[in-house]
Amino acid sequence: MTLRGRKRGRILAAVTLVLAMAGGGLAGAPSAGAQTNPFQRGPNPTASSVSATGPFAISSTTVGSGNGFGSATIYFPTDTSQGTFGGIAVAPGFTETQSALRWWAQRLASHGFVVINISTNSTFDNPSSRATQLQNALNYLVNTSSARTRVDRTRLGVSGHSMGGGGTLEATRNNTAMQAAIPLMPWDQTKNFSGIRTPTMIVAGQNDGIASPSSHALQFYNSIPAASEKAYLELAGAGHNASNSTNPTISLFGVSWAKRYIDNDTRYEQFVCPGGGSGISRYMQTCPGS
Ligand code: 9J3
Repeated sequence: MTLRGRKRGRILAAVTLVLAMAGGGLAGAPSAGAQTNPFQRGPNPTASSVSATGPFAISSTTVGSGNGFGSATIYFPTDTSQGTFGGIAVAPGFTETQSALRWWAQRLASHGFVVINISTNSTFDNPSSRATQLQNALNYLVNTSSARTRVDRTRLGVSGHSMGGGGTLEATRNNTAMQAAIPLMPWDQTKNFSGIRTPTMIVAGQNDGIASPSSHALQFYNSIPAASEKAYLELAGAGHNASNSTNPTISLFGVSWAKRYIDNDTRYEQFVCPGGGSGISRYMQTCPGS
């Protein structure tokens, strides 16, 4: 069984504390906390660094159809010196293809994830089908793809736009081992996601007339148990397709969420807790102390 980032974080913190206490009596022991998290990748982040292309050079490889999803492109850090990276599957919305979220898949990879960005079998597939295809893509990524040795199969997440965001929510509900979910302007006729046990950041557009926050994102957010950890990021003045071109705010919050929960990297907590800021019409979260 896979522990969620939060639980695993507590265990790691406890182990680290014991090591720090043991090390405290040793002359010349490394400073406590120097190597606290085996999943940490990359230099210390700043708000501007996480809002932009990350520190990892990336490469890509394409995947044909017939693997349980449409065609795909896998983006991965070229660095093999630091061990494996967390994996993320990304899906587009109704009538869209992998081009819609290419920037987002590349952005995540540049911060240290192996990302499979899919087109769906049909551009008309419903959110449930997109959920199945996202899970199939993760399975393909870790079991079959040429990038499989670069991925840690125990640390996986999902993201997607619109019906791909609905698919993100459904895939997360269906697989409680998922470490993080980031639905972007999610659209789904299912409104109750009380079965989600994964930290989930829902991104919404204040002026989205296709997946309006009141009929979609807010209902999804409210249905997810607080104990799962969740956040609601509403972009001021944004429409349905705000996620489909380079967006520094989605980068800052979304990358931070992935790093915090897929990599257990608490250096990123400062960017999502307490959250909010310029260009954000509403932000809600379940941060410690909130
Ligand atoms: O994936 C999306 O953009 C969902 C939008 C939509 O209009 O669905 C209606 C069938």
